Amino acid sequence: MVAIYNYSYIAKFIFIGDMGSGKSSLLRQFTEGAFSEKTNHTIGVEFGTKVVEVDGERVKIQAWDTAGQERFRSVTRSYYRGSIGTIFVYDITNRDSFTDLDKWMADARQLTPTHSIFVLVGNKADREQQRAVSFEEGAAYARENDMLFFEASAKTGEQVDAIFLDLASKILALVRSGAINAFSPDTGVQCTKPQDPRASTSSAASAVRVGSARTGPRFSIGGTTCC
Ligand SMILES: Nc1nc2c(ncn2[C@@H]2O[C@H](COP(=O)(O)OP(=O)(O)O)[C@@H](O)[C@H]2O)c(=O)[nH]1
Ligand SMILES: [Mg+2]
Repeated sequence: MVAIYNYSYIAKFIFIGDMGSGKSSLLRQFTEGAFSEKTNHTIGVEFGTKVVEVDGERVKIQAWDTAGQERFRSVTRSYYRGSIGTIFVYDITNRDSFTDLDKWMADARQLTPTHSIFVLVGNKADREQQRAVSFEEGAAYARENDMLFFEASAKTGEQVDAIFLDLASKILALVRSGAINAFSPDTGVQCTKPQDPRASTSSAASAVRVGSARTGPRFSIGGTTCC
């Protein structure tokens, strides 16, 4: 029996960052289009899914939210390991959440797959009056660490979809170029279409709109192209 999917790829993302920075809210805004001033500190790990269309393909995004664990930075290895996209969140009104990025970065560099794409999100952009971290500081941090960068607001929805769509687009381009093998179980991105045994490399890594994605050796794993 052949499974029928209404999407071509499944991509796994993980959210990390200090408690209160808005990870759960960003995920909720993305998956449900809703926001709540009062959120619960959930124990364990939650995840949300949504199918998006990007560059002519339907991609099911599975985003893991490290609820309740950020106080201890004890996100389990398996969540890092299986993620093709790592979304670091800080709160632009909370300087400590920005300073703590270095600690999250140390964990992520050690535990994520070599090809995982890092994204930096300065959340709560609607609270301009309370801003404690400038846009330029966030952008510089992202540049230094080869990350995509967004300032966003889970409250107004500003730039929330863009985070996921740009990440998905970047991943798709890497899969199409053969840099990531979407048939390998541990890359964090899975192709749901049957594998073409004749597929070799490169079907043009088009439409990489996003800027400072990480390059170099981290993308060097080879693989069969999908679809
Ligand atoms: N003004 C504003 N508040 C936000 C935003 N995102 C989250 N919050 C609030 O910040 C608090 C912590 O959010 P939450 O999503 O639980 O953070 P998490 O611990 O990182 O998952 C909650 O009171 C949210 O309502 C945002 O973009 N703007
Ligand atoms: Mg949370």
